[in-house]
Amino acid sequence: MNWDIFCNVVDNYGDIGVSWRLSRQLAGEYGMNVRLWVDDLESFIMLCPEGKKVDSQRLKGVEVRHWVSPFPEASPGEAVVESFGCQLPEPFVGKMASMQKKPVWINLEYLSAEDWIEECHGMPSPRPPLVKHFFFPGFTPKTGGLILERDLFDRRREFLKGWQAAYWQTLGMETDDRLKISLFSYENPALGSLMESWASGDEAVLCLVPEGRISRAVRHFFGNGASSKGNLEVGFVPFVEQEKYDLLLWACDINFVRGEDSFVRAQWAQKPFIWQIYPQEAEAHLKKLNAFLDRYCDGLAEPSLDAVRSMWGAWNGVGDAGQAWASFSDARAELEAHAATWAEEISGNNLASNLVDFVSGKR
Ligand code: TRH
Repeated sequence: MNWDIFCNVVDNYGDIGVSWRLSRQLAGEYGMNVRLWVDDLESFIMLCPEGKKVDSQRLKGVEVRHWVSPFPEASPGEAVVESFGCQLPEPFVGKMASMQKKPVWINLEYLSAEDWIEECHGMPSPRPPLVKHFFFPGFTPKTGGLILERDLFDRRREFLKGWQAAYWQTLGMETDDRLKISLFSYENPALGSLMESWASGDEAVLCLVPEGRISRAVRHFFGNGASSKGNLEVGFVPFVEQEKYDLLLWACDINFVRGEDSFVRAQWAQKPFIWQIYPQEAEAHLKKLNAFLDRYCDGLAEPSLDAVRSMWGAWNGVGDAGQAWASFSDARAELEAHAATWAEEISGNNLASNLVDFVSGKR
């Protein structure tokens, strides 16, 4: 089956992160012919450094096309996915409409843990003579599920068993018993207070920061080119190709993540984590954050539950992150056990396989 997946990069790496991961999975695991149209090759190349700024290229089993205007001559596949409501090119929609057997048109929406998405998942939106369908990723069986590669948990196990030490060496570090934290984040006013609490805490902390939006503020925290203070040392790590980012999450004890895709990867890493949600107008994101916490915290004992809520709240602008840290750190053992149970619980509903079934069912 031929798939066209469209990605308009709004900002950062989440739009292309999800589209690229899904494209690879549909091609690699389901044998689909996937053509990924992306309008910002620079962002794409950050995630796939072997990519080039060319109109058409084949990478990891996927045909990657530069989405330019005017839109090039191309016949639509049997499935057409617009990620995150991006506007498909008119000439392409025209071709879809003129086909005798119409493609299955899907709007792949943003991930949310809110209840309403269960009702909206799969809903049709008629665009005569075509029909577009809303497809909502989510955490419950009535949603479109989550992106999870077939072999991910096995690869993680192998990593932890066999070659974690080699990974640390690639970063120029030895394994030691410091608390390892990865910090992938937007600019965040809570950073200073959090780092101060790590610096003055009893436990030695190594914080690994993928180069990006928070790097400047981290450097500013130390000043004078320093990278350590008290019990805290920071290491900047390069922004790596998408498949390699998982290794950082697996290797660390606690992960700070953001947006949508890294948020899901942290859950597959099965470690305690803190999510910086993508901010929306009128604080709509806080509702989304709480909807997730309501599900995620179910089953946690009171102190750990409070610790997660305080830490996540503070990292998203409500409360003091430095103060919240101590309880979060104390809750680590329970949170680590919980992370494994949670990953198991949500792993049964697979987005790629649901998409394939959905498309097959509509044809
Ligand atoms: O980059 P994000 O913040 O992305 C977004 C977008 O801003 C989008 O517009 C918004 O709507 C959405 O969030 C909610 O966060 P995200 O989704 O985690 O994407 C980051 C991607 O970058 C993810 O696929 C992982 C990848 N990545 C690497 O490939 N290498 C790295 O070294 C790191 C740190 C991340």
